[in-house]
Amino acid sequence: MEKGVNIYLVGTAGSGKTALTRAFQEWAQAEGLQVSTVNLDPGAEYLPYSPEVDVRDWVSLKEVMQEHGLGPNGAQIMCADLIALKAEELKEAVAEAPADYIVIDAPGQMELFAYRLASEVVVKVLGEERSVMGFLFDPALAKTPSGFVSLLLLSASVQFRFPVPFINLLAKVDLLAPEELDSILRWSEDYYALHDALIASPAGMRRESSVELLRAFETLGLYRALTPTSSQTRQGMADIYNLVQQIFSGGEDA
Ligand SMILES: Nc1nc2c(ncn2[C@@H]2O[C@H](COP(=O)(O)OP(=O)(O)OP(=O)(O)O)[C@@H](O)[C@H]2O)c(=O)[nH]1
Ligand SMILES: [Mg+2]
Repeated sequence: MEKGVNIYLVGTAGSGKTALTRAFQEWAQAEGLQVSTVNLDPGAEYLPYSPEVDVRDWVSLKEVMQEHGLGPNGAQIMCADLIALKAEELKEAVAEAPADYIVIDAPGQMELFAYRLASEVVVKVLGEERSVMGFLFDPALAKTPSGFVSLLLLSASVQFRFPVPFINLLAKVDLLAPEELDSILRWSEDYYALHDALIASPAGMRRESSVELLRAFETLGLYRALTPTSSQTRQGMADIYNLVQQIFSGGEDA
């Protein structure tokens, strides 16, 4: 059997990665697909799903803090490096739970995952060529024009780090009013609409030159329509599946 596809879920703290890991697994299993899950967060205290592979079996944030007298942030960095050292073992554990799709729940401190070498090692060892990253836009941030641009920049900087295809997801859409959802989706499809919203936002947020930046993003393929999802209502699960299918059936490349 061909090996499965790794779907990494990344995004700012609390953006809904863990909930989406569970929601997608449940949806896909109901569709008859084999899905396993990997928890990559050494500091996770509670998970709403039972991961087939759990990084806490090797590395625990609490233990690293105690043993090395580190605060939570220093300990997270050390954990990331320790996880990289265990990457081969992680790979073996993933291979022992074969599945069509392996959903990988990234740690909450996304700057660690996004900017430190350790995550690159893990992604490489687990197989870059069969990986895709879903970047979650938190609606609490995405619903203002400046917050939306900030998330776009963050998503772009993660995309520069990992040579894998990306999909941009709007999380928790059940929390948005219909007109908020409409605005966000329009901004994600049309940078002129986003530019106009930026200009119209309160004084101090005027960014006349932003249209140049946004155009450059589009040219680079970093600006693309958001896929609305909700782990609560299960909206968008089939869309995530279809996007991943498109990417690996000879569609777009990274
Ligand atoms: N209404 C609603 N709440 C959600 C949804 N997804 C997640 N949440 C809530 O948002 C909060 C954060 O969700 P998590 O899934 O833990 O987010 P995370 O990105 O894994 O968080 P960290 O790992 O701490 O960075 C929790 O209270 C979830 O119940 C959703 O689709 N709808
Ligand atoms: Mg989480």
